[in-house]
Amino acid sequence: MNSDRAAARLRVVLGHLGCPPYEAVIAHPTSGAISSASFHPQQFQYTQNNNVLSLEQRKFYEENGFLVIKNLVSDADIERFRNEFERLCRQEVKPPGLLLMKDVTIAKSVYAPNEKVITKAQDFQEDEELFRYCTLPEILKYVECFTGPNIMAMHTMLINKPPDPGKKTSRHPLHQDLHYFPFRPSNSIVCAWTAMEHIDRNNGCLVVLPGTHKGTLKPHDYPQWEGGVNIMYHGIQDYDKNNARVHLVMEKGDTVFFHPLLIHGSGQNRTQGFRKAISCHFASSSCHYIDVTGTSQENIEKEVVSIADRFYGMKGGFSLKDIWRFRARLVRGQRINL
Ligand SMILES: O=C(O)CCC(=O)C(=O)O
Repeated sequence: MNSDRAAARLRVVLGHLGCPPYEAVIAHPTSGAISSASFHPQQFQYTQNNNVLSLEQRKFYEENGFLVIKNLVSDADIERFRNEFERLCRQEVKPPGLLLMKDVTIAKSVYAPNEKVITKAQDFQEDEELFRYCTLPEILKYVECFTGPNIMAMHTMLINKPPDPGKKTSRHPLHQDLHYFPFRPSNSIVCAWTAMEHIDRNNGCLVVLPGTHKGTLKPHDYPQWEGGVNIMYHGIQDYDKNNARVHLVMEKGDTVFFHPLLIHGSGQNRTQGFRKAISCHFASSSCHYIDVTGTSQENIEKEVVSIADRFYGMKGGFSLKDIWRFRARLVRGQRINL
């Protein structure tokens, strides 16, 4: 995209977002449930007809690949997630499958486990308290707009972005989440990401490249960063540098839903606090697994399989889709394929 088109797109996005960015889109999160007679459903390919989103919200997601809903998750729930995360970090509970990750700069050091050394708790599907996030009716109500009625929770994370140790390792490179997923179609997958506190550019908010969900999956690899890169933080080497960027400033409880092809990442955390967000990738249970052999996703398959070997002693002989089958949980409707 040339820079004029990028600027025009940015104007449209910011026009929707208002000032400060994003607020107008989300000002009436549940308003304007529209009757199906008032628009032509066939013009939409990224959202479903279910009368939850307003016409404006639908058009915004179709065009940009993300949608922020203000104040969706309650303070009380966020407090519970925060407490449970701290218990997990102190290893007071050890749910099967949970992966606790450290920043690359301290990954090899030995520290007493606590919430100041863990940068991410991943795969918490067996932790009843954190997994409540993936079953909250207010979250699933919106998820259904993208996946339809049969919903699987596929990938769970609580991200605890640490104060940057001075090496910019707290950044998350620009990427498309579909790179990690051996299931399709991409339009039936959506991420819900909820801010657990005020998040802006100081503590490393999400940055999205609007409209990139309309493109294809690009090759990903580790970026050549001087200070090192966190494990599995693959990035896109080749993307349109002129594409508009939007930094999502969010308040506690605000939730962004985004498409798995949307190019996004997050900046470094320049504060002394730990920036927390909780997220889940959901997919329609009618999605199907694909074999990623011979595709650009082969590199992540090899890496994930070797991690599973090391952490869970799975002893090879399984593929990326076996690991996903093991993680996937039905949260609404019927389990079909996944
Ligand atoms: O929360 C963040 O900083 C970025 C998370 C993200 O993009 C991811 O884990 O795919």
